[in-house]
Amino acid sequence: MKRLLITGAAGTLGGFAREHLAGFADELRLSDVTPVTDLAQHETFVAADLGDKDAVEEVVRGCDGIVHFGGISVEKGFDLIERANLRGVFNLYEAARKHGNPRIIFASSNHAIGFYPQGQRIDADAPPLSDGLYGASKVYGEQLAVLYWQKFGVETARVRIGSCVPKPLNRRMLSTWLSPRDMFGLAKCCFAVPELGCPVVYGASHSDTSWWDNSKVAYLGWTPQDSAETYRAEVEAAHPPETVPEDESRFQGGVFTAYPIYQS
Ligand code: NAI
Ligand code: 15L
Repeated sequence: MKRLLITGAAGTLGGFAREHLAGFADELRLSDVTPVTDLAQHETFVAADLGDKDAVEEVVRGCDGIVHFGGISVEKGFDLIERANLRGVFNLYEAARKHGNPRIIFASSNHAIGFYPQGQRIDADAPPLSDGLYGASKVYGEQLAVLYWQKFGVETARVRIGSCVPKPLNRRMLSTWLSPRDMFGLAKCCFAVPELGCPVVYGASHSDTSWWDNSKVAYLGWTPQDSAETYRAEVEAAHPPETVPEDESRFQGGVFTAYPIYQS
């Protein structure tokens, strides 16, 4: 790949992407509203607010692939979510179809299905069950991806990311954890497969207590290399069951299911 765009490059997963995707494309084009200044030789930075249609078009022009991490990444008020996750995703897909249909990794979230009970196994065909405005915005993004695939042939991996952090931090994350290495192993498989289509993929490393079934995307050839089991004893000892709040242990989305609708 010549030029790969990473939106949200100043954020947590953007930082992991810069590390794990170095060398995957001749150029990593980084974009965010927050400047990234410590650029390596193979990196360029173009500032863009996802809510600004012209700026997004400029960023997407000339890219062969997109990892879309930009946007509001937690529960917030509607106006913020609307600009980045609704209008912003629309701007991204409009720019993609005008500029050669680059393949897209769309960072959806487990909060698109957050109201499924913990312990219930679901697969790609499970209807969305968002746990807040943030989760609902991810459902919208997933649907926009399908629309642009059907109408214009833009291919997207709709990755319902669990919890992408260096290691699981609580009992829930023993089921939702996605190692950064597995996140980008998955992204590479999605770019390499001859025909991607527009699948829903659950972004999680191995876990003996996984809630998510990726059997429908076996054709991607992705096998997680990391396992939450490595950390189970440590996490369970640090978080005895009686100390875990009920909100965290009831639904797949954990505490997000208990948040109010924020007004700003
Ligand atoms: P983050 O909040 O650290 O990074 C998001 C980046 O998007 C920030 O650098 C921010 O400046 C940028 N951004 C926000 N609004 C923008 C706008 N209007 N225009 C341009 N840029 C804007 O989030 P993180 O953790 O890196 O997540 C990346 C993506 O993955 C997000 O879309 C998030 O929803 C998704 N995700 C992340 C998970 C995780 O475990 N980290 C789990 C599930 C989904
Ligand atoms: C997400 O969607 C968030 O972006 C991230 O910050 C975590 O809260 C993650 O889900 C999670 O559910 O652990």
